[in-house]
Amino acid sequence: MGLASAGKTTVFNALARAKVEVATYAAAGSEPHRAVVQVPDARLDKLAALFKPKKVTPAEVRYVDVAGSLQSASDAAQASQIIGQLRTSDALLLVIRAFASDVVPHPLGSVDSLRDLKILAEDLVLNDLTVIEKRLERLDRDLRFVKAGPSEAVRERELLIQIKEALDKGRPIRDLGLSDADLKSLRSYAFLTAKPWMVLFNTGDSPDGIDKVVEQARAMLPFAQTEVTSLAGRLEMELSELEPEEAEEFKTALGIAELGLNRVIQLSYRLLNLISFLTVGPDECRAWTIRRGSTAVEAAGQIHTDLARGFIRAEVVGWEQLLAAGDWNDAKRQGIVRAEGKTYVVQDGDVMNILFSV
Ligand SMILES: Nc1nc2c(ncn2[C@@H]2O[C@H](COP(=O)(O)OP(=O)(O)O)[C@@H](O)[C@H]2O)c(=O)[nH]1
Ligand SMILES: [Mg+2]
Repeated sequence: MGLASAGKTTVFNALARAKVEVATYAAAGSEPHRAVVQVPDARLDKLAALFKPKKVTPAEVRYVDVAGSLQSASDAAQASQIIGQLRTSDALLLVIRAFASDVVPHPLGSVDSLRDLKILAEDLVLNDLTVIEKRLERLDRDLRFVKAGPSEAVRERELLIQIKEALDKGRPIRDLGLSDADLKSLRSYAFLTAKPWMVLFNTGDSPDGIDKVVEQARAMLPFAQTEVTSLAGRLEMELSELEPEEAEEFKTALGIAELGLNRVIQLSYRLLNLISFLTVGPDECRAWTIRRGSTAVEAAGQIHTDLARGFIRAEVVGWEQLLAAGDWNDAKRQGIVRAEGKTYVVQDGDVMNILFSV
């Protein structure tokens, strides 16, 4: 999401390596573009080089390029359509213009990245506040006539008041450290400030002075589950459209070690509180996505429900240890493959083999 002409579609294209038409006149309110993006993973690459499987399957993140922006929506219907699209996401990626250009007009007449960030952030806070105020009115009405109201309604009212006070000061819901039970009771609202945010400054090809802006933005939003970074969107989009060898040549010529978009994809993954465990074998080496803190049986269920249902135990070894051992059977002989039960908390980069009965 972001203001018009901030470079949302450009960044989306870079991330998706897809070629959606970059338009100055976004067809606001039209269907959003979606892309499934593979998460670059050096661990998986190294294991694949060792096991030479038929297939390598990285973890994935989905990105949506929401057409149009809240700030330039022509009417309430269009704004609510955009809000609807934002609410269904797990995290928000705020694309902020940080490139100068005489040919691309800025909707506010000048390029001022921190001003734009403030506008976006305030609109999102305002949106949650509006939802809360409506709900509180309703709860107050319902509770007025009951002496001892139903306890859930009372608790919900207290929680919403607490959140409202924080939002009034500009503090987002994701920063309040709410309990799982409270978060669960709020889930149906899909509050926009409860989601993790990534602020992405879209810079020109030579991003002079962006570090300072990033630093100021971090100071503006010193909140949990909030990441601030930058990307030379157009340059990265152009690089992503080249053939791999050609892209390498350009990167060398430009002195770019690692694509910025790889960093952004990995950051998205981390922001969502996701980790990967890996499976290896001659058929497939694969990275599987789980929430941080998931147990071995939950991880097994990610592969197949049968594996969770008939779970016996998991054989687990760290990816680096496996790489050093050179082979699964050697790793077992060396005694570095552990047997773990259902409740084992899976670690990022664990290589697992699930034993199960059907
Ligand atoms: N000069 C310059 N133009 C850019 C850059 N990034 C995007 N643009 C241009 O800005 C315009 C709007 O970009 P677009 O991605 O469609 O913005 P959106 O409305 O946020 O989706 C397009 O003409 C892009 O080519 C950049 O880094 N430098
Ligand atoms: Mg666009």
